[in-house]
Amino acid sequence: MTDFQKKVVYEIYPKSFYDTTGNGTGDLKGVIAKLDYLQKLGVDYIWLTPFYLSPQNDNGYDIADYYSIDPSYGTMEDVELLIAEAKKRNIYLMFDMVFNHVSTESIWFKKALAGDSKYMNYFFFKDGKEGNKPPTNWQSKFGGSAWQYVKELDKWYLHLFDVTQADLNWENPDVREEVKNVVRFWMQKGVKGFRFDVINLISKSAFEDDFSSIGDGRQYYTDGPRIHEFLQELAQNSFAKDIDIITVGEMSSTTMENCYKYAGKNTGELTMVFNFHHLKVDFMGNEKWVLVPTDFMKLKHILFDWQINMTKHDAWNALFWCNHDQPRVVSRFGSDDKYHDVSAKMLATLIHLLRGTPYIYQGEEIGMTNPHFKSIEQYRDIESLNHYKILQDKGMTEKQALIILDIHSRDNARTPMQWNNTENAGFTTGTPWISPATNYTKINVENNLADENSIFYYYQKLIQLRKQLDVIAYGDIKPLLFEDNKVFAYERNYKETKLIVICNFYPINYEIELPYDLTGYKCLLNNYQIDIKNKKIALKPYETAVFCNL
Ligand code: TEU
Repeated sequence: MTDFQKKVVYEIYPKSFYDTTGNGTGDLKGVIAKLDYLQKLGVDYIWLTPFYLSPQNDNGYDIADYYSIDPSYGTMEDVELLIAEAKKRNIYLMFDMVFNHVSTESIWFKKALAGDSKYMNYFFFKDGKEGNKPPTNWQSKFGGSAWQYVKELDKWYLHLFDVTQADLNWENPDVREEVKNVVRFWMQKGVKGFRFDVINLISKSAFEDDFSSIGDGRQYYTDGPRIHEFLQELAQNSFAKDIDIITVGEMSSTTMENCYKYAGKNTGELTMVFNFHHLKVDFMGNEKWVLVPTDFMKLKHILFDWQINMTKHDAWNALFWCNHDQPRVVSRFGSDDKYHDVSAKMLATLIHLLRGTPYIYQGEEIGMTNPHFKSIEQYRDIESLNHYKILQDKGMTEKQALIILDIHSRDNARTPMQWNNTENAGFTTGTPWISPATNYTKINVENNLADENSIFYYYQKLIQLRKQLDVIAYGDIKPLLFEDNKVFAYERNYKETKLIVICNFYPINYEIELPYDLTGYKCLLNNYQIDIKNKKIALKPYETAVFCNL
């Protein structure tokens, strides 16, 4: 098994990464063109979000054919060149496998619509009459009912996401064979990593006509009854056959107990998991389209709770703040303005030195922020556009709905990568499919590479440290819960090495008492002076202190 504890993964949303054709959307040749930049950063894997044939209703997570490349991104030859060119730079590809659902444009669904019983059983079609209630009162995660009526068949089909994303029936062994073949196909192309999209939703408990479900019905399909059986069957018949392949599962609303199995050392399922509990501290329960202040104390306890329990059960976490669905972390938990750089570095330190494998989302390494769009016309995300309407149906004004989108929309992460200060941030010579953040003139790759104290070089150092210090990759984790909740601190221990990480999460000066006499400890990373005197340190707003007894 590859040494995944020492690795760092970089997520690319190709649509917004770099456009080499001038059509306004990013493409695979754009990723190839930027491989030297990624090699300079020092990442080991590139997680590429879906670029397969798709009508793009959900920007590629609505896959029409797992085996062909959407022309807007390029060709199979581009994919093969990308894999080969990345490998020359010791970078490996992690492809995104969306197996909970497939596009209604797929041949499988078209055959089902034509009444082909074999393919109807690839999906969840339930009897029902138009105008009657759908089979259950489950809700789509993108708003509205999770059922769509098909008049020609006089049946409803299940879609936990967009109406054009029909849920696959994993109870059907033919479906399980199909997905194994997809993974094996990409393994033969040299792909060395797989991210499984909402993989913990694939096992739906037997559901009859049921309107008893409270809430959106997630309890009937999240971490479902056969999930571990299905995952083990997939693993043993595909990626587990290549010990160099790493896998990560996106676990929507999962439980810690299930994650011990999903990512346990010897459970035969996945290498690691994404869980999102720490990214719901500005939600109301599971409801994200609300305005609530971030509960940092809750964030601290959730993160540490996961770290301690996953360590205890020898299970492995992916470490992340950002991805293509999440707002930019420097806007969400740091500072967009006065303390932009120092808060971005603090957040990076906090997550990268925990126990797990860090993921960097494109632009996070240069401190890209939310774009703060001013009008609904600037938004593109199907989930955001749906909720813009739903919020107003609930009585909100347009302005109030826009305020909530500004904070929670997935488009916050999907604005063009900011390469330089030329028009459209150097992302495209055409009209970008989505507007860039207006601060690209200041926050961009070119400026970061020209400044030795930039956020980019700070991430580069964090990645180098992970390679150099075994305590980061293999150490245990012990929270240092200073009595006050303004500090996020922990220590890592491995053999004789102790690493102490202290993050001031607030925009205020802060002095804290240290648990140890740090005489002789080396202060790592900081390019600002930390004032240590008799076991006390003074941290300026959002400052970070990292010590090691090397
Ligand atoms: O996301 C799963 C998912 O539920 C998130 O989109 C998020 O939880 C959602 O915004 C509700 O708050 C995965 C992909 O990452 C996402 O881009 C896809 O849209 C989704 O699955 C469907 O494939």
